[in-house]
Amino acid sequence: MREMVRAWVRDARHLVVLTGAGMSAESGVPTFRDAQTGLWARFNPQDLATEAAFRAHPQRVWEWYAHRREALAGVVPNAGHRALAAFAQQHPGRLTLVTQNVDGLHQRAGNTDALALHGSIAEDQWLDAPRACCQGENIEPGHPPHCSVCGNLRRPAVVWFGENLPVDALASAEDAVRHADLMLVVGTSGEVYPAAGLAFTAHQCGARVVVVNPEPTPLDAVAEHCLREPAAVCLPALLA
Ligand code: BJW
Repeated sequence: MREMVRAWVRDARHLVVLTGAGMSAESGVPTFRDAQTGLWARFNPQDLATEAAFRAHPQRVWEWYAHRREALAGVVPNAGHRALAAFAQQHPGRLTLVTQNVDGLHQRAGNTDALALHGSIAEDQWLDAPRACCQGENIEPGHPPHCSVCGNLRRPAVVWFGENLPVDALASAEDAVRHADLMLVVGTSGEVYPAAGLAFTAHQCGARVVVVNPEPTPLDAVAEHCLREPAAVCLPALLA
């Protein structure tokens, strides 16, 4: 089955790859819906990744992100990230890489034009529209960085539930899947929209969809093949 998908990759005029947290699992980054460890075991990540959670418990949510940023400082792109970057370099214009991941590992591997649908954990932004006073940041123990005049908080520049995705990145991703002949859906549970919907759009527009995931997902319904393998093993073999 892998050989057949390899041939599809070879023959594809335009390939879209959509990645999720499983893409980075072999780099040592926990997937989003994995059991959390230690301090965070009692919180559901889905309950932390909202604006309402941040407004209610800013320090708790800020610390969750600080903890994840620290963990990311010690990880590196894996063989799957590197295979995608090498493919993009060797086949200019044939690959559109769309990622839900905020960890920056695709970009660090060399896919600097990856469409990051859920933002970047490395960056911050103001929670509320900044006023003239929101110039510097006041750092006080026990609080997220904030404006010392009006109290506006800094927050991670990621997309939380109920927030719109970056308009340009989503439009480019939708355009790419409409014109793709092959889409690889790698390491995502397919539970979060609109990202998951891209696989259905690709299928409706005539692209072959291949899922790379050790576990079943709802997106298997539109897949011609499901490769039940880890991304860092499967992608180097498919893209070489
Ligand atoms: C491996 C592996 C290995 C393990 N190799 N694989 C339509 C229908 C229903 C609901 C909605 C809808 N449209 C919108 C919604 C609402 C909502 C949503 O989807 N809710 C569902 C949960 C029900 N969507 C939104 O709110 C989005 N915004 C939006 O739609 O705006 C319009 C709007 C505005 C106002 C009101 C309503 C709508 C925003 C979604 C933002 C998601 N943000 C997060 C957090 C980012 C910041 C952070 O990291 O903290 O993004 S949530 C989280 O889920 C994160 C991820 O990017 C995202 C997807 O998770 P992912 O990547 O799939 O990870 P996992 O853990 O779920 O799965 C890992 C997979 O890897 C598993 O399958 C493993 O088997 C596999 N795996 N090892 C390969 N080695």
